[in-house]
Amino acid sequence: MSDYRDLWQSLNMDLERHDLLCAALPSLYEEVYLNQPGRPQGMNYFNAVIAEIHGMRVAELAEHRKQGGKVFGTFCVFVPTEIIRAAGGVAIGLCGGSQFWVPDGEKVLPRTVCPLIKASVGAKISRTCPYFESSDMLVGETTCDDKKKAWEILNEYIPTYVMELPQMKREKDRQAWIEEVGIFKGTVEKITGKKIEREHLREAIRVENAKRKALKRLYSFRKNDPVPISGKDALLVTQIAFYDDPQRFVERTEELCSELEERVTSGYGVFKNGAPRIVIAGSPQAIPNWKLHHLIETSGAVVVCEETCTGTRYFEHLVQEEGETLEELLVNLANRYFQINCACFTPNHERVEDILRLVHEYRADGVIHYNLSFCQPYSIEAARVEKALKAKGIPCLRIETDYSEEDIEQIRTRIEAFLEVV
Ligand code: BJ8
Repeated sequence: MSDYRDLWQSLNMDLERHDLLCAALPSLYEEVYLNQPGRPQGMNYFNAVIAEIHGMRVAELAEHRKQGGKVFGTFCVFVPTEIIRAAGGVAIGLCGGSQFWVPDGEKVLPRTVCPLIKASVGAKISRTCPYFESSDMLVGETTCDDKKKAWEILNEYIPTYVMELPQMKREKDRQAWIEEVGIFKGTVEKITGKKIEREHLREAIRVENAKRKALKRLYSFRKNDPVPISGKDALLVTQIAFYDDPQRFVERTEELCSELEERVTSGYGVFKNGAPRIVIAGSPQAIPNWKLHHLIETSGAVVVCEETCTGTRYFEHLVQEEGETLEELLVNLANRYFQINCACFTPNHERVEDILRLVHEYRADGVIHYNLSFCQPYSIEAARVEKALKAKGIPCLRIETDYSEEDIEQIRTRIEAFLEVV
């Protein structure tokens, strides 16, 4: 990616440290991804996106900004990206998934904060992520306490707007969320200098819905036995959805889906028939956090679904596209997002129901509850999830881990023991 040095320089990045970060990715990607047998041809596009991870898309963002457009960095699937798009902006998912950034995050945050937050903050303060450096504004949200306080720190480096997300799902909370979405629209209009009209929002909803439909289609093929695509590849596609150009992403994902459809028809699979099928439930897995999937899929099992924000929580439920007025569309938008079942809500029975439903739909043999270290909401909710699964006779393994490699062998041993009982 040496052609992009001028671009990175213009973004005021720390090039020396950035070189170190870039040097580590190709060998990791080769080990985790390129070594998989029988990958679909359609994954070539996604390989190319990774090969250009800090290149092509960053150049597109630079061009967008040159034309006067704005870039908004987001961290949570509750941020209604349609509003950003409707105002001519670009939304980029910024959650950090690399251990590389954790020590920088720990310079300003306690060690006992989840790695996703530490890596995200570390990416910004180390000036080694071109997506952070291409953002005009960050959009945080009041989900878990650690994130709330992290926004205050990030705001010292870059304007960070915070959306207030209610923590319960009563009618008055839904009304408050609708109002919050309206306030966000006003902020985005102010930053972009563009007034959002009904038609803009309607078109943006259509584009984001197309992305959701493509991902839903991709996931539907994972319900087959044998599966035509590995869990790792499916995870990668979802991770890329957070920052790729949406229209191009949909085209390429639909192409991949057509190939998977043919594979299903001919009975071709990437894992042998009857391989143990696992649903992962819990914390999000941001690029390049492939640790758990890799351990599971090199232990003889296959991940068939993720009940995470880099999985079903990202694309389930479409926004109702019909609405006579802009206000009606904004309500449709708010209503769609308010259906996401994050552990930050109380009570949150719906998430447990989602997991049971997904186990059934994806014909899973067991669930691995995945919890990023120090993530209290998911860690506390894990007991409730395990109990509900146990009551239905579904095996569940709880794993709490960070981005480091220290516990890899220990987790592998636990997964292997788990696979003997599923
Ligand atoms: S909707 S899961 S993306 S908040 S892992 S930062 S919860 S301590 S990421 Fe999340 Fe939105 Fe919920 Fe999804 Fe806090 Fe836990 Fe860290 Fe987390």
